Amino acid sequence: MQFDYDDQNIFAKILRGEIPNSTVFESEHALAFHDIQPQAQVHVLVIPKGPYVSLDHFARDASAEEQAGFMAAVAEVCRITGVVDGFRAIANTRTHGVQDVPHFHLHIIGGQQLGRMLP
Ligand code: DGP
Repeated sequence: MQFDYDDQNIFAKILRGEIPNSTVFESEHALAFHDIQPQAQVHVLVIPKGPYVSLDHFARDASAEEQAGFMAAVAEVCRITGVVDGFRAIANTRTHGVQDVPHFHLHIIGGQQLGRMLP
């Protein structure tokens, strides 16, 4: 599978500081910020700083250090947002997964009771 990263996508612009964001957490390898169209009381996007299009791209090509840094950022977001009663993590991927922004991002959604996604 060929992954072609478009460095004009909106999250690349956020990472370069060209577009403002509401940062929740930042580290060497990841940035987490509030989603502009929140679907719940907590809706944070966690993105790696490297140029990865999707979850499968990140899982295949990111270094162990980048992957560990990303997961550490997820843990920090959970701690900071206080989602102690649980949350949902979603990585919409390409066309079938209805991914709009082609820079890998994990939605962390919670802060309230969510409905079931699958029967
Ligand atoms: P998706 O690619 O379908 O997983 O969703 C992309 C999400 O990114 C969507 O929930 C809205 C959010 N989003 C799009 N543009 C911006 C932006 O400029 N700033 C922020 N904070 N969120 C954005």
